[in-house]
Amino acid sequence: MEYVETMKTLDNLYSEAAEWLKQIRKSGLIAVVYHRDSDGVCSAVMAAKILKHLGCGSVKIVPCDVSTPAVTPALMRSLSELQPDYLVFVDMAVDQDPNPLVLLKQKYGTKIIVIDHHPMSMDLNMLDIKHINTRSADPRGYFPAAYMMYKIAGKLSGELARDHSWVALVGTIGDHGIDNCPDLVKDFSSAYGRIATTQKDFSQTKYGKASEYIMSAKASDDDGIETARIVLDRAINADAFLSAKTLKEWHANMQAVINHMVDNFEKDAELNPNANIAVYTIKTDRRIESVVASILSDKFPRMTIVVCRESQERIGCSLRNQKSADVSSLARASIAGLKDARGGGHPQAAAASVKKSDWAAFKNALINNSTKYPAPARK
Ligand SMILES: [Mn+2]
Repeated sequence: MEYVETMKTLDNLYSEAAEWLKQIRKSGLIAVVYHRDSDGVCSAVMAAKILKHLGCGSVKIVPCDVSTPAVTPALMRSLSELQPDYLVFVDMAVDQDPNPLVLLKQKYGTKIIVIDHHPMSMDLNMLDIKHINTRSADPRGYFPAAYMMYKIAGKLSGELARDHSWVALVGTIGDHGIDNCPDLVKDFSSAYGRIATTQKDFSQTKYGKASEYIMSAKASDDDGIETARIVLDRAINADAFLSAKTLKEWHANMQAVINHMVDNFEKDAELNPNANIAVYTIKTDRRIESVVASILSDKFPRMTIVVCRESQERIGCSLRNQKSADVSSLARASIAGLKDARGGGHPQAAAASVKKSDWAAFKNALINNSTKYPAPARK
């Protein structure tokens, strides 16, 4: 039998998402759930702008759980309380466990759309959940969710997309995706001036700083991410966002802690030169492992960087490798056999969480596995 592949283009996907959102009943209750990072926050703000443009009045925005961007029992409880007519997931790989979504659909008749760019576990369209993931059109492409929201906005109104292109830009910088999104850069530049073109240069601008503000808000307080999201939603531009007092203070305090951790890396990290992996345990109550890992990875792009932090009974790790290893596969392989362990993400940036009692086993697995998963070929 001949196998005919019918692949959608990215543009089709964005149109489909826009069409789905247009079908929303204006009086319906809509819940938007977002990933707790800069890309997730910016995607949620873009979603709110789009829904407002479409005339939807009741929109409730909810961050994902502190521990993981999956639909956990706690998140399920708050969604069950809300009983939304529509559910919009942005920047969350909820296809890893679709069961809670199916339950919500059955119990409350909730209509669900998932807008995401993480590697796919399954196609939710089979379950009558609208699944918009750039990987289904371009498996190796890397397009942050905030960029996807910008493209979707563009399908509804060019003006809507351009006006909020700076928000999409902040999220895209946060996910290190600028170099794959020249159309966003072009549109942004025509609206706000040509200030940079590359990821590297943009990360040094006030838009890169805005992304840092979001991450330091997340790390400073469990409700910090919502504070950042609300301020961003109300801000008319990046300067307005950066002038928020609480966010400014969080950022300054966090910067001092982060610099300290980065400075002590070479002294305190466990370096395994044969395996090309460094395991760095930081002691702080701030959730800064991902930020520290990203900074170190910019300094050592060919090394696998694992930054770990203890909180309560668990150890959380951020893994990075920009050039030579697939840390998402590494994380997934290294939790094999461990109970109540989580791991996954992107090839260049992933996360894992294990029980404290499994830490030694997990660390050994990381080191043993560290050369087994070369980086996927990139376009
Ligand atoms: Mn993302």
